[in-house]
This record gives sequence, C-alpha cells and structure tokens, in this order.
Amino acid sequence: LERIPHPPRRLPLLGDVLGASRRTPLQDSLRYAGQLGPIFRRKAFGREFVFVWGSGLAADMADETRFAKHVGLGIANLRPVVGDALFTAYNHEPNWQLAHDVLAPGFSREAMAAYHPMMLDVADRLTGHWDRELAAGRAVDVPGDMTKLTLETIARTGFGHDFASFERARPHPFVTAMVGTLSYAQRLNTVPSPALLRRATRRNEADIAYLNRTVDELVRARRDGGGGDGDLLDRMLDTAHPTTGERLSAQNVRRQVVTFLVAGHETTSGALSFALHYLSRHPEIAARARAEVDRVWGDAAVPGYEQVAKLRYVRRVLDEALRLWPTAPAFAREARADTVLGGEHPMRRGAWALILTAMLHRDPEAWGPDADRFDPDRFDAAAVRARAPHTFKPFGTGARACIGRQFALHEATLVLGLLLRRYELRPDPAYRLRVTERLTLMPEGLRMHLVRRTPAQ
Ligand code: MNH
Repeated sequence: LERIPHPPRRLPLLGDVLGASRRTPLQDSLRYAGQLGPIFRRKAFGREFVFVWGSGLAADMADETRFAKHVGLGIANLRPVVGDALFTAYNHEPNWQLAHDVLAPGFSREAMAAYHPMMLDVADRLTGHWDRELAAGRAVDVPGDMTKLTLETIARTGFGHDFASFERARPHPFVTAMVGTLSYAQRLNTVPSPALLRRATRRNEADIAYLNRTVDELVRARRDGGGGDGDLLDRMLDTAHPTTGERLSAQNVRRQVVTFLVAGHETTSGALSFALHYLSRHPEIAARARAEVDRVWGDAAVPGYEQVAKLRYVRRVLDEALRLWPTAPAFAREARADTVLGGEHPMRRGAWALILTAMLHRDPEAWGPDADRFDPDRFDAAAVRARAPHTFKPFGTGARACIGRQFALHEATLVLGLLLRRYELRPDPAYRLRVTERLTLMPEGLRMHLVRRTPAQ
C-alpha cells in the first residue's frame, strides 16, 4: 500500500478532503487520477480507498478466477433499500443465483423482440411531446425527457405499469424519491458519520417508504388482475428455479422490482442524454448517423426489431458517449484469495479497489493521446480488434456484469434512430457540459432546440 501514490496534502483526521467537493466525488477522483497515475489512494475520515484506472491493471482485475464483484461504498449504502436483490447482493447470498437464473430469460432475444413494440409505443409519446414543444417554439429538456422515456419503457415492458410520465409537468414522485435515495447513498460516502445527516436521513426514510409503497401497489394490482403476459414481474412472482424449484420470497420480489425500476432507467437515460449532447455538437457525425438510419430503415413507418441492431454507426455513437461518460462511472472488485495485482501490488483475500471506468475509458495507453475527443470511429471493427481487451467496461465485468445490457442498447439505439430520423438537433450555443453525480452521471440542464425534418411520419 505504501507504494501507491496519494494526494500530497493530507489533513490529520479528515484525510484527503482538500479541494474535494461532496457534490462531485467522481469528477474529483478523475482529477486526482490525472495527477497520481494508474493506481492511487484517497483517504477520507479514517477510511482509505484504492482507485484503479490504468488499462493494464483494470484488465488484470477483470480476471474472474482471481477477482469478483465487491459490494462496497455507494452500492453498500443501497443495501437498506434493496438488500439482497440482484445489484446489491453479496456474491455468497443464495438469492443472487436464484434471481439471476429466474430473470435471465427475461433478457433473451425472444423476450427483447416482445418488448420492441412497447418500446416503440413509449418512443411515440416522447416524439408527441417533442412535436408539441417544437410547435410552441420551446427548447426540450433532454435529461428530463429521457428519464420519462426510460422509466416508462422499463415500467411497461417489465411490469405492465404506466407512470404517465409524459402527462405530467413535473417528474413522477417515484423518480424524485429515487433521486433522493441515490444522492443520499452517495452523500454517506462524503461525511464521517450518518449522524451528521439527521434531516437527510429522515427524508431518505420517507423516500424509501414511498418506493416500497409504489411497488407494493404495483404487485397487488398484478396479483388481483390475475397475471400479465410473462413479463419480468410474472417471472418474479410465478417462476420457479429450473433445477431447484425454488421461488423468490415476497420481500425479495419487492427488492427486485425497486432494483429493476431504478437500474432499468437511470443509466440509460444518462447515456441517451450524453449521446444527444454530442450529436448536437457534431453535425457531421449526426448527418452520417442520420444517413444510416435513412438507408437501413428506408421509409418503413416503424422499424422492426431486426432493423435496430443494423444501425451500426448509431450504436458507435452510443458506445462513444458511454466511453466518455459511462453513466455508471465506477465498479468495485475484490481479491478472491491473496494475490498480486499487476505483478506489483500485493492484495490480501477480500481487499478491494474501485475501477474508475470513466478514467479507464480515457487512458491514453489504450485510447491514444486524443482520448478526450468524441469520435465514434473508435468503435469500428478494425479499431476494436486493434485495442487491448477489457478497456471498455460501461456495463461492468464478469458474472455480475449488467443483466440489462442488451435491453439498454436496443432501447437507446432505437430511440436515437427515431429521433435522428425525425429531427435536426440545434444545440444551445451557451451550454457548457456540466455533469451531476448521484452515483450515476447525467448532463445537467441540457436543453436543445429541434427542427422537424420530414413533414410526415
Ligand atoms: Mn445495469 C449491473 C451499468 C442498464 C439492470 N449495470 C450493472 C453494472 C453496471 C451497469 C456497470 C455492474 C455494477 C457492479 O459491478 O457493481 N446498466 C449499466 C448501464 C446501463 C444499464 C451503463 C445503461 C446504459 N441495467 C440496465 C438496465 C437494466 C439494468 C436497462 C434492467 C432492465 N444492471 C442491472 C442489474 C444489475 C446491473 C439488475 C446487477 C446484475 C448482477 O449483479 O447480477
């Protein structure tokens, strides 16, 4: 540990808090990373954390035989809300394997093809709303509207539920409560004791109660209604494990529903928002993506399921946005047994480090000297082949990687295709990208004007 660099000025009790802001812990770590190199430590309030972002070290930690997911920091702070549901379960908890096996078929190709028409319906509500904003000469609220879209999508496809987000002027209270609990979980990392957050703690308890109440009503409605069409909620309620015959308990179902409603929309919303930001700032890239949509979709009134994955360049735009701003910007890994990281740093069994995805994705060794520049061609087949493995990890790694990856990619590519086909994006020239953190990343205050491209459709 002694060999790992840390910031130069350490305060006796507080540690490395100089120059750090409690609103932007991640972006502060990125700054430190640039100064301190591919592995470094930060100390706060008596606890010391190790951060890794060099592509060689990160690739070593992707080795599943020696390392595994670590439930720590921000994620551990969510345990009071979602306990042993998929995202927050410890590796050894039996409910992880049970829920993983029961829910994985909900993300198969066939399942995704069945979600596709519902995703189109939700996208229709977005374009209806944007057409009205455009007609009224107003700029659109990109992150706000992407959050409405992605929340409705996961609620409809997974749970047969309608939050009516587009019929509301303000975000649904479910979203407000969710943002509250995510921000609270992040803030817990930036204070020496939760006792300092007495008011916020009470607020957080109210938020959790609201999330649980919403989910309990949704589950009751499904039980009373006698089942849905085999969606995620049906799986959670009715499906027995294929080999053990076990089912999820009522308490675990509640935790899974909250997990999927939150994990299933917040990060996708950010990814779409960052992609739209870059498209609006790079008209030549937007034009190339739009030309692909026109070519691949032709004048089909609505794209079919198969036509989405064919948008190769649109997908590269999305990947490139997730490279620069991976909306889940870090994940933690722990040693399964005593080992030596990168042949240099001894780690005891259980010792862990945070992989700073946002910085790994800008490591000049993997991405070149212009790593901060937005360039979707980094993801063309030849460039991907030429790059070292494990350098692009927006969905985490290994057995505990994102279960919703294909869902998010299909939804986001579909929506970008629909928006590019319908609108030209006009950025607000005064806007400077500002990124807010609440465990996840989101461009703050991003608005843009639209111009309708074709009169019909
Ligand atoms: Mn998702 C795990 C990023 C979309 C549901 N997700 C993860 C992890 C990352 C991640 C990173 C691993 C975290 C860790 O190692 O601690 N997820 C994303 C991003 C997007 C995303 C960047 C969108 C873009 N995730 C989705 C969607 C869903 C979803 C959509 C559901 C429909 N994610 C999950 C669940 C897990 C997870 C559930 C936990 C999986 C497990 O541990 O078994």
